[in-house]
Amino acid sequence: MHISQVLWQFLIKWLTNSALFPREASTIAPYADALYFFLLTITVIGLVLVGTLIFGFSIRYRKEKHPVAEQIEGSTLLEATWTIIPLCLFLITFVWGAILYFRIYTPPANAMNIYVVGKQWMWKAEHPGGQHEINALHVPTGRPIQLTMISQDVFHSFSIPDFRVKREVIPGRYSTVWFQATTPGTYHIFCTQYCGTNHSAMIGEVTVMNPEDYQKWTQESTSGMSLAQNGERLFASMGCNACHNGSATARGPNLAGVYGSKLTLTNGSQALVDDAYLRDAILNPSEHITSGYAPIMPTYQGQISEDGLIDLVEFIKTLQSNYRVQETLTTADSNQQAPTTPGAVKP
Ligand code: HEC
Ligand SMILES: [Cu+2]
Repeated sequence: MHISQVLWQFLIKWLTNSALFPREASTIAPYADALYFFLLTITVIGLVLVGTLIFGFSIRYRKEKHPVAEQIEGSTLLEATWTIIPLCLFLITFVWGAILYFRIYTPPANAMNIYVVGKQWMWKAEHPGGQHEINALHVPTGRPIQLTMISQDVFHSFSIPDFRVKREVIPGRYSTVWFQATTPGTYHIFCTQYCGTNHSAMIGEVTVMNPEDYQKWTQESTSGMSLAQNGERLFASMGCNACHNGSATARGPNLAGVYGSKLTLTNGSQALVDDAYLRDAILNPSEHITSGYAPIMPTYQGQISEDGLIDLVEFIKTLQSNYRVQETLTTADSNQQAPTTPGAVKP
């Protein structure tokens, strides 16, 4: 191990043991901390420099020694120095911060997706295999986990300090965050945006497990139905299949393969169909009419909970052979059902 790494480990251990700093329990944590300590270091250097100069000058140029002020009319060298050095420091921080930002907010394509719904005042997690948890989240070590989050009421913010993860959870919009946990154990979840009376009680615990333990956990806590299977039921009970039955004479388009595709709308624009688009297509169908179809789909605003929408979205995703969908399904360890074949929506 490199000497700087040894020093780093020593520093972090000392800080966490003395409860001055959260633990580093995700792959991104050391990167976030490196930037943080860089900022801290230049701040301390600046503080010491300015403090020393103020102190030194006020002694050296005090009134008794220099009763009459001596005017200095500018120094190009001095001014260039105190412009260029801070400029470089700011640019370094900017580029470093931007790189880190993109890393933190761009989930890898092979990430395992878990849904999180925030509401006053609890966190609900929904695994693709149908496992539901409240104020708890079980994840395995060693693989990237993506959280697709939405709020059922007001603004919340999902934060796991030990993973250096935090993101707003917004009503009406999916936001994502990802991490890869490194160390089995339990870690705090916080809501970090004031959201009403019991905001401070909107907390929970992430349990990080070895992949084998996680596998066991998913089998033990299965509800018997995956999210997609719940969605299939909803699709039938809400009458979606009256129009979307995959047949050529159906009034609504065949939804097989629609996820991940580009739709042409009646106004001529193109839309990429992702989770957010599907959710919006169900709640506000009139906002974007698919070209070639009549605007007959009713709005389902106020009739489906966020959990129900997640189920429907997951179901529509399975109606095809896109790799992301495969990924979502294979992570559902308890879900033995094969992906539904395209067009297999029963009328
Ligand atoms: C009365 C018939 C009807 C019902 C019921 C209906 N839809 Fe639709 N749906 C349509 C039509 C027609 C379109 C295409 C025009 C448009 O975009 O509104 C559409 C579009 C969509 C789209 C956009 C994707 C695409 O290929 O255009 C989705 C997603 C969708 N429906 C899902 C659902 C779900 C889920 C339900 C049940 C909660 C449902 N629909 C109920 C008729 C219907
Ligand atoms: Cu909250």
